[in-house]
Formats: sequence, structure tokens, C-alpha cells
Amino acid sequence: MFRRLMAGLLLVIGLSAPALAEDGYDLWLRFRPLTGTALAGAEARLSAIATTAPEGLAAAELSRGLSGLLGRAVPIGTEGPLLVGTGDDPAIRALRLDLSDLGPDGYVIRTIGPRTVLAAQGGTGLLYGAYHLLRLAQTGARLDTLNIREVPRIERRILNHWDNLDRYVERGYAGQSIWDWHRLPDWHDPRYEDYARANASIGINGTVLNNVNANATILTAPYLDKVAALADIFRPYGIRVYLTARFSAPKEIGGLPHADPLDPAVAAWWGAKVAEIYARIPDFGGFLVKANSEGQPGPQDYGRTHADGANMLADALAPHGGIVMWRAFVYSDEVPDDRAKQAYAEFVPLDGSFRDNVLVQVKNGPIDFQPREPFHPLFGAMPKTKLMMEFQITKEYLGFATHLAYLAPMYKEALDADTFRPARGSTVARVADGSLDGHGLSAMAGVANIGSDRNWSGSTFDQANWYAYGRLAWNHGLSSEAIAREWIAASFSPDPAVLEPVLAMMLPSHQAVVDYMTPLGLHHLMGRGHHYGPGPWVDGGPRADWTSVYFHRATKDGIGFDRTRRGSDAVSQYAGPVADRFDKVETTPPDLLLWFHHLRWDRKLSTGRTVWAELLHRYGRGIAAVDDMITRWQGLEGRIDAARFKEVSTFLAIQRQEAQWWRDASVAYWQSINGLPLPPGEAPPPYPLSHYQSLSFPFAPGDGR
Ligand code: GCV
Repeated sequence: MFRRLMAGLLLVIGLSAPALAEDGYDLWLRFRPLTGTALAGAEARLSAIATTAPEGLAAAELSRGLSGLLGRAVPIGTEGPLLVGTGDDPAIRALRLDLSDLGPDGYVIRTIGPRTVLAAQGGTGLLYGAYHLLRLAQTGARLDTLNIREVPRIERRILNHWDNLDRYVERGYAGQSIWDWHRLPDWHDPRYEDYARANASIGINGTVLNNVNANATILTAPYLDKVAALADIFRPYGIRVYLTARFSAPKEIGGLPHADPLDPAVAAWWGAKVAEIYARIPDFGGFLVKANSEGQPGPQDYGRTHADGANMLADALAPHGGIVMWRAFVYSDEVPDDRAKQAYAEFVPLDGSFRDNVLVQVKNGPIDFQPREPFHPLFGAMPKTKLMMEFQITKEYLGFATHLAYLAPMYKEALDADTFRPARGSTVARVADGSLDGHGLSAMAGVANIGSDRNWSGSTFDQANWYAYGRLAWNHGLSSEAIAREWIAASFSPDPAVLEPVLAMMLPSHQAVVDYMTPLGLHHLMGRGHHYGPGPWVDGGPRADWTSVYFHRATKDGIGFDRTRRGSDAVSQYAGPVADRFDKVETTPPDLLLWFHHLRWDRKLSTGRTVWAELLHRYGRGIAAVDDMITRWQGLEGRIDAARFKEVSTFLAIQRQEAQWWRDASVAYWQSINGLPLPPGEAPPPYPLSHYQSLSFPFAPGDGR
């Protein structure tokens, strides 16, 4: 009742107040009034909510959203064309809908005569169905012939926050962490509930609150109280909290002399710690662990394996229903012959030795969230282990928050890749959702791009990547275009005069960034440490495989990393047909050419251009794509609210400038190595190489520290 009254009150206030400028805070949940046929359709079908659970969150969210869309309060009561309920509701039971197999998150939405019916097994399914219905209304879909049955393909759809306890966000480009640890558990920033609503609206049902480069303090009693406060806020939205576990915590906060996973005292410490967590947070999700990777402690410190470490934590969590997500982002302390091969070498021998409640969390590619990578070979190599996908939503290597790069096509590229193990059609998506190998538990992780910036993600268009991640975690079968259409309609307008040009900006945008930064399969060429801007000359320092020269291997004669059977043989980590394809220049996709091959600069490619000319061509193509985005966006002036129009215009101008910088700096560097003249029509870089090399950015955001 209280919620209903509040919804009505807010609506009255909202309608009488002057329209708020769009600042991006509302994300895709803007619910601005519909017009024309969309309004008529929603009026006819969704004008009042009938439910036996008026206090339920699904009804409240429907009322809230529909009130915005219809421009008046949409009541929750016992009468109305929109019937919402679970199988226990007599009105739903009477309809004899098949609700079996929906699980806790699934739902059906059906048009039955004049009514629209939303039904699920429980409150969480209803909530997801409510957001689906709102999405349909918001995007102007027809509402009179609905026959929808949805069940998520992945059980745990999780965000990973790389947020430190001092509110610094590693690889974060949207301000400070939204977790105000100092004022928790008492002060509940209203953002926490808005965060939960935004995530639930796209199906995200878990959040790892803290950085994988972990601090054991999060596991101390005062911090667990703070975590519990957040968990209480998120719970109604179906979201569980997870934490990263620093492997050395028994030593750092537990007073034990070491953290050897095979020592019963260490296992007992974790058992007690886990019990302490569950006493506060009964639905705690479990631990995410980065171990023996980039200096983090782990079981190998004691001569134990990743499985020993993961299983010890899994045993502590199992009695409470918790899981372990053990990251496979590892590479040896001794620089290996090819860093891309390292995770496979360490993990494949452990296949089949992880407990049932362990998932191995694998990045989409074998290096590190590069603008483009081939799919990670582990996805075709550990059938007896539950593998989960880790995507990066924050754009560490993709221009931070100022470059427009819509990442659904990149996520889809990995998900749709065919591992060919055991046979054709064994896509990465089928490995990751557990269906290929019959694993019951499945999960997906996205490294969040969320911060305390008013618009959450650092830019308007970066909200689309958060949105796309959630939608793909729910249903990896959705197309990039379908997701973009939803997002644009909800975030800007379903009007084709807005939707089509914005779609035309978004769909090619990831390829554009690849083209002007790391074309033809080049990778890891960014500035040292912060990864801002070009740094193909980066050399020296603590590890060879943290340098650019290690990855591009350019010489006077050629460029690229030979990972063929004649080189590092990384190709052999893939199943036969995939390995054969990547082993030959002719069958390697041009976008991955220099990932797998070292080629002479003058080698002729299938495009008819030499490697050198093709590189130049692609840099130019990427810049031209940004010009095209700028033109399309300028054409929208007057159709987009002033604040967001200006932000996007300004960021596109930055992107244009930085795309040129990437091209010019890279060309100057390659020329210093190969001494080749520029292909006809290509402008020389305006500055000498030394200029680009002298640029320094000590305060670039997000650097690891
Ligand atoms: C959280 C890359 C990033 C690091 C990150 C690491 C990881 O190396 O640059 O900031 O650390 O990946 O995924 O663990």
C-alpha cells in the first residue's frame, strides 16, 4: 500500500514539476510518456494492474514504469486488463498456463482475450516479466498478440566490480566506486536501490562487490556488516552479493602462519569465516578468486594446484549453497614463450578435479580483453569442468568512456565461436551455458563499467554495454542489433528518425575502434600501465609480456606473433579444424591475421593489398567510421535532449582526435622499424615519432595500483 501511495504521489509531483533535463541517471528506465499508437496500445492493454499480491515488487515496478509511459497513475488493485500473479493466484490457476520448467527466474506473458497475463512461479520471475513487459511498451511493440515464454540460459548473471575499499575503481572510467563503504552500513545511498533496479531490469542477479585484486579487510566483521546492508537492499530485486576472497586472508586477518589450502587449520579458518558470512547474509553467493596471477597470492605459493585452492574454498561454501568462481586469468612468474598459452597449460591438466560448486572463470580471449581476440582455447578443452565466461564491460583497452564502442558484437563474436570440440556446433555459448557438457550450474561475469558519475557509466553510450551484457547473459541467442534497438528505443526514442541513425552508429563502432587501434589482429599496443593511447614502442620494464614489442614482434622485414605450428604453436590448443584454420594465412580471418602469423610487410593479402598497405587502409577506415558517426549524430540535433546531445558530440570529437592520434603514432612507429614509404594517398604523421613517445599521462584514470 505504501509503495502504491508513494508511486501515486511521486507521479503527481513529477507531473506538476518542470521536466527534468536528461542527465543519464535513469538509464534505459526513463519511461517518458508514449505517444500515438504505442500509447493507445498500452492504454488498451496495460492501464491497470490486477493482482492478489499488491505489495509485490513486480506490481510496483509495473505501476511505476507504466505510470511514466501513460502519463498518469496506473493503479494496482483487483481489477484491470493486466493480470499479474504466480501459480498460487486463483485467477492465474484458472487459466491453466503451463508454468512448469520456468524455474525461479522464468515467466510467461500472454494475451488472453482482452487481458494481458504475466505469470511466473514466484516473485523473481514476475519481476523479470514485469521489466520485459515494460520494455515491450517502451519500445512501441504490439501488445495485443503476446505469447512469450522466457527462461534464462545462464543461471548466475553476475557483475564483477573491480572496486577497492577506498572507492578507487581499477579500470574504472565513471568516477569513484558507488559503494560508500565508510558510511555503510548506516547510510543507504538511494543509488543502491536504483542500481538493483537497473540490474534486475536486464536480468543480472549477482554482484561481486570488490576488486579481484583483493583486500582481505572485506572479510572482517565490520565490513561484512556493510556487505550485509547492501545484500538486504539487493535481495528484493533477486540480486545476491558475492565477494572476492584474498587467498592469503587466513594469514592477513586470521592470525595463521600461512594459507596452505591443504592445512586443516586453514580450511577450518575458511569454514568459520564462511559461516560468519552466512549468519549475516543467508543467500550469500560465494567467492570470486584471482590467485597466483599478477602477484596475487594463491595455492601455488605452497606448491598446491589451482584445484587444491578452489576445492578448499568450495568445501567451506558447499554446506551453505555457495559457489567458487576461480579465475583462469593466470600467467607464469617466469615469462613464458607465449603468454597466450599459459592458462591452458595450467588448467587443462586439472579438468575433472574441481568440486561441483566450482566454476572456472575464463576471459573471452587468451590475453586480456584486447579490442579483438580469438576465443579462449580453454572453452574447447575442459569438458569436465564448469566454465564461465568473463567479459569486460568497462573499456580498459577500447578508449575508456569517451570512445563510442558498442560491445555486443564483440561479446557475440566470442559466444558464437565454434570450438569444434567434440564436433561442429560446439559453440563457446553452449560451453558457457553448460548445455554442451550437461553441467547444471552456469554463470557469466561482466567487469562493470559503473561508478558514481551521474550517468553511472561515464558516457551515455557506455550504458548500452552494461545493458547488452545483461541481455546476453540472459539470452546469448539475441542479436547485437536486437539489443541495440531495445536500448536505443528505451534510452532515446523508438522514433525511427532517431533509432535508425543511432543504430547505424552503434553496430560498426567496435570494428571502428579495432581498426584505428589494433587492426589485423595486433594486440596489447597501448600506453604502459594505464593503457591510454598508443604505445607500440613500449619495451623493457619488469616483464617482456607486459610490453608491446613482445606482442607485435615487428622487425624490418615483418610484423606479427607467429603462433602457428612453426611458431609458439598456440594454434594447437584449439581443436583440429580450428587449429588448421588459424595455422594458415589463407584461412585465418583477416581480423586475426597478425595474432597468429608473423608476415612480411610486403606480403600480398586476399584484399589485394600488402600487409603494410592493409594496415594503413584499416587505420583510415576506422577514422572514417568515426567521421560517419559524427555526421549521423549531428543530424540528430534537436531530436535528442540538449545535455546528452552535447556530451555525445563532445566525446565523438575526442574519439576522432584520438583515432587520428592512434593512427599517426602507430604509423610513425612502424615506419621507424620498416623504413617503408607510405602507400599512395596516405598522409604522413604530422609529428615525428619522438613527439608521440614523449606524451605522458601520469594521471590517466583507472590504472592498477
Ligand atoms: C584487476 C588486466 C588489467 C588489470 C586486471 C587484470 C585482471 O591485467 O589491466 O587491471 O586486474 O587484467 O583481470 O585480473
